[in-house]
Amino acid sequence: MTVTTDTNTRIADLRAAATEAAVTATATDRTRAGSAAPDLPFDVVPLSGNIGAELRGLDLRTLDDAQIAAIRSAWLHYKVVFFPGQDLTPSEHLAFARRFGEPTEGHPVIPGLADQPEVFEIDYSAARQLAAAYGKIGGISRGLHWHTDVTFVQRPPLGSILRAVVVPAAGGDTLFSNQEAALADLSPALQGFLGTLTAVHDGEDQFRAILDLVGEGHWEGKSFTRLESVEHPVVRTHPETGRRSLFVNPGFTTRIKELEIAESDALLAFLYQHSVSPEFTVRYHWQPGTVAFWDNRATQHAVTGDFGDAHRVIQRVTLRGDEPR
Ligand SMILES: O=C(O)CCC(=O)C(=O)O
Ligand SMILES: [Fe+2]
Repeated sequence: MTVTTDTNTRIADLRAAATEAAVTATATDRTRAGSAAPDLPFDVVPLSGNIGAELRGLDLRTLDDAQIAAIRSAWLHYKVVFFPGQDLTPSEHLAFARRFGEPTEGHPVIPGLADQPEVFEIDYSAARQLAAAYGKIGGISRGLHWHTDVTFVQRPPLGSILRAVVVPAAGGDTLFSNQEAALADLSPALQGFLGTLTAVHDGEDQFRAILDLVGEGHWEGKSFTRLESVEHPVVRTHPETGRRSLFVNPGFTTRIKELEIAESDALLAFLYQHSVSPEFTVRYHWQPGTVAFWDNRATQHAVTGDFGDAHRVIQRVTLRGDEPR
């Protein structure tokens, strides 16, 4: 077939139009994911289009204030950042966490390490034995359990800093989902409606058995023997960035206050599925020592339950947050 000059011109026009469309699409995607990526003084390797980046070449024990500020801006942008190649002790882990805020008790119900109570450990094998003996415990059974940390209290943590301690030979990845992108992807009409709603969050189902076992829980310096349910807006506004995100999770949200039960169940089922659609997520494969820091105000996460009875241990520090608004 001979290609005429006319056809060549049309092909060139189509190419130009396609390039323009691609540029526009990139700009739109970037708006959806948040602001433009910040310029940072270390290696940043984004891990998906909407959430997550590795920050490479840092030693978390020896950071100056400028590096901390840069990490904070990367963290706000990417929502979860990973620091491979670290080898922190629990007290170094805690010291790193203190550069970003005030550590909370390790967990409201599950006691922290004996000599480092702000550090909460999950040894998945030990947790399975506990669960077998005493009943359900948050996040340790097989399968994906998407959640945002500790939303069953009035002021959930602003972020969590996790250290991978023992990593299975294969599997045990963790998934994170961007709840700003999930909200922005909904129709303006549904976003508007969600903005008028309040959700009830409750930790009873996951933590009643362990609370009975330990006798009392502690949060913000107060002791309690039962977990009262709390209310949070279904859409929250980030106190540092001003951006809005979806704030319900299947771990702890039990119902939407303004709706009939059947309506609430149907809407929550839709939101739980939508909020963790693959396009909003990143899946991270751990190496021993890697540290992750996620923004608990704009994400959900879940551990893949694919590692059978292989040994897997993480330690976590959470930072005090404010009341979602
Ligand atoms: O084990 C993990 O990867 C994450 C566990 C978890 O949900 C958490 O530490 O908040
Ligand atoms: Fe968690």
